[in-house]
Amino acid sequence: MGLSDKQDALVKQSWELLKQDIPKNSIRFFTLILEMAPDSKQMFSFTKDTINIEDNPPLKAHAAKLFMMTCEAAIQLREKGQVVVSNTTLKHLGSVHSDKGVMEPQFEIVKEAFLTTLKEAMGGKWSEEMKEAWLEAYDELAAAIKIEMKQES
Ligand code: HEM
Ligand code: ISQ
Repeated sequence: MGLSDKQDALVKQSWELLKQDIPKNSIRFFTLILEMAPDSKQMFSFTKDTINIEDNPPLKAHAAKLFMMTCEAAIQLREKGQVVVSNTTLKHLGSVHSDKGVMEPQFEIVKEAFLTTLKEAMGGKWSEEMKEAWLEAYDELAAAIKIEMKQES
């Protein structure tokens, strides 16, 4: 499948904007996940005992990693037509997520939260095509993690 020239440009352009304010976007992302799935608060080591998530360096670092991975997935989709995450990384992500008890439907919640975060960060630059490109990148990445999670359990 891969992404079109235009989608590729849109992803890169939106990533430039997103990374300019990782702390803010990370907190927004996480807040949305908690709004949609309050129970997930217990799953994340960095929020279990915190009431205020505004100043939470581990959360910001984790979210930045997730943003970056999804962006890389988009670039790979464009260049290779598939997402290639190194074997060790995928195994690691598979075991982290299955150990924490992450369930398949939660991937949909994280997807919604991710897209909403992007949409808000882009403001007037947000478009349907941009959404499609990120959606595809996220879905491919999530599919790879889910396969690894199944092999874990
Ligand atoms: C941890 C990425 C989906 C819950 C992580 C880590 C990464 C990551 C990079 C850090 C791993 C490490 O500690 O080395 C992703 C990506 C996802 C995804 C790319 C989708 C494509 C989800 C979903 C949930 C979830 C759907 C469920 C709500 C968690 C939890 C941790 C984690 C609980 C452990 C955090 C901690 O307490 O240290 N994820 N994740 N993730 N993720 Fe995800
Ligand atoms: C890890 N996995 C899924 C979602 C996340 C949100 C914020 C920080 C880390 C995450």
